[in-house]
Amino acid sequence: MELNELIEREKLAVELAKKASMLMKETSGSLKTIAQKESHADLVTETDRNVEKLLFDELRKHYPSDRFIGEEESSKSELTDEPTWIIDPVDGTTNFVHTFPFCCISIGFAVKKEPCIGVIYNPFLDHLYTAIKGQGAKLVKGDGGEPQELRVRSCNSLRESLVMTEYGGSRDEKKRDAILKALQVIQPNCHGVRSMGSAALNICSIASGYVDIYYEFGIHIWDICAAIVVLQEAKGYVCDTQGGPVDLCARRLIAASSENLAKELSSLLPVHLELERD
Ligand code: LIP
Repeated sequence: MELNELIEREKLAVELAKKASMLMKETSGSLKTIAQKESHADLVTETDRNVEKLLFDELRKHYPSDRFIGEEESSKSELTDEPTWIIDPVDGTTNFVHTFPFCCISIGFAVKKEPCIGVIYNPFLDHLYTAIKGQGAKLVKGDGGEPQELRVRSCNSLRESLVMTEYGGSRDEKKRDAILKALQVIQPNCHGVRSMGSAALNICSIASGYVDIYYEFGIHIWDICAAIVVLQEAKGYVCDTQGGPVDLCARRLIAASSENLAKELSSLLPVHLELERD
């Protein structure tokens, strides 16, 4: 796909993210329906669904031949080589339900299964992350703020790193045991472990240079697609938890400021959960 076509799509995605974010701001703290999915801790609200509908409807008007994958769709489309929008309407839904301001709209776009546009907007902190493959990654803070070029910070070893991970919304015993086993190995070997509830914003925190590495078992393609572009354009690195190439549909990944750091963490992970693919 030509660069000008990507630039045009990214511009529309930014406009729509801002428009849809009004739905989040209007309903924050006064949600009418909070439904459960996989467990009592895996939540979805009417705002998730309304944001996704607004984004899909508007994007389809401009790009009717593009494909769409969204978290709240009842029947998920398969990822193919075709140009595909991959959207999490509210990443960090639990945070949104609790009015904890670490949640975002995440709009990714992939061609031939390669993420190439990322637009991530946290309306509560007014932070807009954007990236197009090969064109760099930017953060704009506040309306009319100056765009900041994003770059990861260097980190020599896991022992000197700040690590992000998540416990997720599943309450499946096997998954919980794997997560806690991994934590028992990682926690003693780093500066600290944080869990903020949004995969997309965790990965953007690495691109912003204040977190060094993130890993998770259980994420979905819509949680990570947009943020992978932001991180790669900020000179960061992503891979599978076993160290091979990242697989968007494998439900697991390591995102880091460098390949060395990612491989060091990968070599320490005691388990590699095989989850149902997206
Ligand atoms: C969330 C992810 C997070 C994961 C949560 C949840 P959602 O996405 O961003 O990494 O740990 O369980 O899946 O569901 O809020 O869009």
